[in-house]
Amino acid sequence: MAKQLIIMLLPLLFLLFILSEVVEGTKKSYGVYDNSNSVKLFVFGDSYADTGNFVGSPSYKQPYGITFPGKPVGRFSDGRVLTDYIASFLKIETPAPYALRNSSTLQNGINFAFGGTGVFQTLKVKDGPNMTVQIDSLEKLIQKNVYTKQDLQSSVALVTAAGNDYEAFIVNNKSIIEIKSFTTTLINQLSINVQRIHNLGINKVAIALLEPLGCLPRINAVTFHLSCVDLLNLVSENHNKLLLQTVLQLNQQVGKPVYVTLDLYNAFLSIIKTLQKKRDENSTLMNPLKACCVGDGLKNNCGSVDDKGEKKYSVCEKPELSFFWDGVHPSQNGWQAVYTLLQSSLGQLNHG
Ligand SMILES: *[C@@H]1O[C@H](CO)[C@@H](O)[C@H](O)[C@H]1NC(C)=O
Ligand SMILES: *[C@@H]1O[C@H](CO)[C@@H](O)[C@H](O)[C@H]1NC(C)=O
Ligand SMILES: *[C@@H]1O[C@H](CO)[C@@H](O)[C@H](O)[C@H]1NC(C)=O
Ligand SMILES: CC(=O)N[C@H]1CO[C@H](CO)[C@@H](O)[C@@H]1O
Repeated sequence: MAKQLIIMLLPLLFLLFILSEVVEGTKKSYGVYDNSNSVKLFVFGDSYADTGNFVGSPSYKQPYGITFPGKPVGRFSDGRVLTDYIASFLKIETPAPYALRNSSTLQNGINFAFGGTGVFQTLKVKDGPNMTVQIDSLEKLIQKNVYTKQDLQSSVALVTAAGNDYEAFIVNNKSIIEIKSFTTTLINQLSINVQRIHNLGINKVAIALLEPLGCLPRINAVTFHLSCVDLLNLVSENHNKLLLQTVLQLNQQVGKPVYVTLDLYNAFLSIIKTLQKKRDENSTLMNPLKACCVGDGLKNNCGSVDDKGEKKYSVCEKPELSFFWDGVHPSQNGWQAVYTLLQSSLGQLNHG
């Protein structure tokens, strides 16, 4: 197994080596196009924002990507994810994933987000880059003059993280009692991270509030997908309350609205409620608390196959009517609906 992994990783490492060489030499080629005034998007976080950094993960396997672009390309959804919608709001193309970057794909910014990672090291991907390492990567590109001060000033950063940190905490500590003090530690580190992003020169930093953890299909399975688990939603609420206070203080400190929050919590809840209501009137509609893609193994993983390559999952008839794609991630339909509700917050990202 380990041997196989190394064989799989070797070409990848070689590719990364080549790509990093390419980036070293980009200052010149970067000057070729003249759009240094156009906005760029830099993305940090986890699978809610990853558009292809986690090569070899389920997001690169069937049936991920069936709605858009029609094949698996590294998004943890059937189609577009939060990053795609924020980019479209900024009227730019989705920035390239850091792992796949080359000199011709730098003009829209870069996506450093990596599925399974967190603010701290998480369990899922022990060696996936946490948010600190993701910010280090941008810092290195700036040191190499890939991005100029002017580029960064007109740029926007998107930050999504913490869900995996809570999962790691709960699995590791097997206790929900100490979670309040963990939230404080987590927000402190997140605060350091977003200030670092601003100090690198980015003047607009959009920070996603934590989604209602208790509504994720993997969690609400304990209610047979009938309701969200309130206890875990309280964890999200407490996290968001502290994060909102922190953001308020940070904006006061810098004296301008650099930090903007995106309220995934209320967006998720509101959409789920609306869909539940519609379903009361039309029972053929999908339960928004259920995943569209469901695995039948013990781990219940969307995209899993058996030893013979036979698929061990099923996909709902109409992904375009679902809210959740798998046990954790919204479908494209879900993200689109969330995006609609985030419009007023996103307006604050326009550089005034
Ligand atoms: C750069 O990456 C893009 C998108 O992945 C690809 O379409 C293009 O061919 C690449 N260009 C070079 C020079 O490798
Ligand atoms: C992030 O990962 C690096 C490298 O594994 C590690 O040294 C660092 O302590 C981690 N940072 C946090 C905040 O967990
Ligand atoms: C109920 O929803 C289905 C979609 O699943 C739709 O095709 C059908 O027209 C709806 N029925 C009514 C009465 O609205
Ligand atoms: C993995 C994880 O989050 N472990 C935490 C368990 O609780 C202690 C005490 O609060 C933390 O220091 C650990 O980080």
